[in-house]
Amino acid sequence: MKQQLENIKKVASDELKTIKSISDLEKFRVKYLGKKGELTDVLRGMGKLSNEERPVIGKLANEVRFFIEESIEERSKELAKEEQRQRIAREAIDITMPGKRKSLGTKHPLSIVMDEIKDVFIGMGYTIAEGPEVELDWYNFEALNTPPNHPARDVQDTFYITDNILLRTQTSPVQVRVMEKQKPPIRIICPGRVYRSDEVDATHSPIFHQVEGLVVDKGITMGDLIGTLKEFAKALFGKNTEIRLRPHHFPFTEPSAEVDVTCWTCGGSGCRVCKGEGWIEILGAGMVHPNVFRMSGIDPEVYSGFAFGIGVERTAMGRFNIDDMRLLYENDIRFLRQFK
Ligand code: 2NM
Repeated sequence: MKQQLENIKKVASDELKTIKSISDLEKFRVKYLGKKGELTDVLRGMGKLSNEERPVIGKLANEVRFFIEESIEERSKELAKEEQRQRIAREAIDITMPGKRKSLGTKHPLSIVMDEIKDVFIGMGYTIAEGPEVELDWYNFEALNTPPNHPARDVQDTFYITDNILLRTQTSPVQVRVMEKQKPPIRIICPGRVYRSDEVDATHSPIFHQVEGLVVDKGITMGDLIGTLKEFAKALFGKNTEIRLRPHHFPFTEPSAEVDVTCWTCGGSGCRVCKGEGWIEILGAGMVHPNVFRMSGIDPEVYSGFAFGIGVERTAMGRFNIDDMRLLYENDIRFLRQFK
């Protein structure tokens, strides 16, 4: 029996060296010290021993048990340490490694131009007004001096939701809404999306963008309009830019004009971009019609004002030399990435 115990101690000691995990260590413990364990087996046979032998073997058995328990404890600490060492190695961060680069998008060319236009007018003390894209016929047409069957409705044909609810064809209904609510002085721009039932081609889209401006106060003249547009053109297209007004007709302004700027490519001498004209049309403008004032509750005998409308697509196409409007809506990343 003594031999048996010493053998257990030797085998256990050798086996322990091969154990590589906490769970194997637990199996090892059960194998030797568990209820059906090898050591327990030997102890169970102690009843058959003589009175002289029993204390000697008992003492030895306890020593073996103590030895195994100690060894398990020790190995457990070693394994825990090893596990921690491996975890630290695994989780180590190489602070010299380059970071993951986030790929940055670019601003859409329409947004670039829209923001530039806004900046110029905010700099002149204008505030931004916004309103619904789904409008009443009243705000989009009638209050802008364009009654039913007016010929101007043909060139601004739009999408009707019902007989008198439609998608706005310009942002001027926002200005009518402001005039109804706010006493002059008024100095606003209305940027936004507008709709017309136009066929898609290189220069037309049924959805496009405008920035319209409106100034109403006592004593506002055509001179104020021209000075304002001149400053705007210089800010957006460069300080040598000049403007030119050509007489035109809009139902909501009188007098009205189409406004050209000197070509940003040739400076006025004539080139491919301006088709030899030296001038490029970028906006429409005029003095607000007295009927428009009256319908929004502003007395045209006391107040006067000017308004203008800038086409954002057209301006962006000019600025960035884009020859097809459809490119602005296709969202091809190779196209969009060129504008920074
Ligand atoms: C344009 C051209 C000329 C315009 C007029 C008004 C309002 F509401 F005051 F009557 N807002 N915008 C206007 C005038 C718009 O766009 C080419």
